[in-house]
Amino acid sequence: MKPAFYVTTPIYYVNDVPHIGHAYTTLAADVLARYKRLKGFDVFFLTGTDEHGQKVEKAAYAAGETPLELADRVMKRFQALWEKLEISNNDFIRTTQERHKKGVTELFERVMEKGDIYLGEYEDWYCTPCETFWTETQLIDFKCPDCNRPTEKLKEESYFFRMSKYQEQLLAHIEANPEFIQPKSRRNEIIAFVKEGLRDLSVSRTTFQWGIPVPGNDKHVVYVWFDALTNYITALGYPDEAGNFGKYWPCDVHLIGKDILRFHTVYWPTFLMAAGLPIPKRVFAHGWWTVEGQKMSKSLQNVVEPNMLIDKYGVDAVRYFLLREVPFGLDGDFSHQALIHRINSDLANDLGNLLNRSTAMLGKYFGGVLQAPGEETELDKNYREKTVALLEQVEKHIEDLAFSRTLQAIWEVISAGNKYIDETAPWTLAKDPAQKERLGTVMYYMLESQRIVYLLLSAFMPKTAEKGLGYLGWTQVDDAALAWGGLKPGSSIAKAEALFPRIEEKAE
Ligand code: ME8
Repeated sequence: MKPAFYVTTPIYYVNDVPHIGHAYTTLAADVLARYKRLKGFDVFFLTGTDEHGQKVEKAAYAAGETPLELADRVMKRFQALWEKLEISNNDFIRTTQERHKKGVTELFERVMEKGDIYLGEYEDWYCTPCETFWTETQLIDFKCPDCNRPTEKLKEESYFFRMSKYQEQLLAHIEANPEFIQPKSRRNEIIAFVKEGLRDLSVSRTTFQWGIPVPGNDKHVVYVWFDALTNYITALGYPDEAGNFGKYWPCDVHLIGKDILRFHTVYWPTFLMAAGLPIPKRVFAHGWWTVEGQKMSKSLQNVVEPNMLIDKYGVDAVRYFLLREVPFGLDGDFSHQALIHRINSDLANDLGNLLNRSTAMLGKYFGGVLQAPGEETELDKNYREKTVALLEQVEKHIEDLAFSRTLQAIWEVISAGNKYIDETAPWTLAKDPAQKERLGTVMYYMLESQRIVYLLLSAFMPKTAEKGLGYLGWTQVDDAALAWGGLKPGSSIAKAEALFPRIEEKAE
């Protein structure tokens, strides 16, 4: 039986259209999912859309639509983008689906039956765009501390979740499980927050309609975060333990942006504790993308639209750039210039050139037929060992979600390949008939190393990997294929076209 692995992205709000920030998280989850599948895991990769709440309701009425019409329209844009970005999600959850509503109702009821949800009254400062209540001391000049927009004082009857009851249990859990919240700096932030004391949390609203009714009192709808977070289990069929829920829960990793860390590491685990359910193993909050030094926003009209990027540069260049440019966990800045630079130097020069050069040489010297490797020299041995060592490095870096470091490690082997060609100088060997076997050995090492490189790249750049492996005549993509020595002498290898044409910077 294959071991199970469950990875999620946030479910994105349908009152906004997808941009590179959304693409970033989804892409990271995709790379992880693809890598784990390559390594023999039974992966469940979930993404979806968050369709309830006041923001969606307002946006819909402003656009002259019903909330569901708006959701139907915008969720399709997310789905179309994920297809275009080669995202390999196993499911797509919408919070307006019956399966979700049923699960949220069930969870709410269970926590209520336990006595951890009670009816009370709320009076506090409310930020409508963030759908968050704040105490007066948390406000900055009476503005929302998260988004700096004005707040209003609201009083409403509300159901409360006894979050305060779980403060010590949560703290103990965070302290006993260092990998639960990552990166470390974020973990410290949350520990400090929890230590300040948890208040009971308002988990229902009466000020708008667009949501899941509170069981037994449909004057109230369930608070968006209680509704949204529960997607991670309703998509697995919760409360039915028999199927996917029993198989994949608790989640291996929730990938999120740093903006929604508190919801995932304070609210969500305490809801689960109250319901007597296991806590996700890990929550990783990545950093924030800005664009040419500025915050992305509709009003600045600088939102980077992934569809446009893909049309212009190709899907794999975009996938590569986003994960290579910035260490996962740190903030990053997007610029076309940086993207073009990566395409030209890493993809066209290093990666593409190596395949192009080596397959062309095999064509020229051996009519494209792979030779059996002869005696291994020190140079060959170093190159082989470097390639084989890459497998462990990649395993470790991916485990740490260090995507940029993973790619860096892969590129060190690609550079080693280009250096190996320079040092072995096949064009010189080719002039001496006595060196024919040596030349065949060099060709074998060059191409075999690249076969392993392309297999590893299949998680990051699926189309490019397929092409690269296609030239090498290789089709098997699994853990066993990663062992050195896969290419069979006597097999035919085609001359590779340029995988990534260079882009003229001036034209941009
Ligand atoms: O928060 N840089 O949805 P959302 C990096 N529905 N990542 C970014 C980004 C940026 N500039 N902008 C957005 C919600 N993201 C809730 C989530 S989950 C149960 C409910 C990414 O549409 C990042 O992953 O506002 C962030 O956490 C998410 O989009 C927020 O998406």
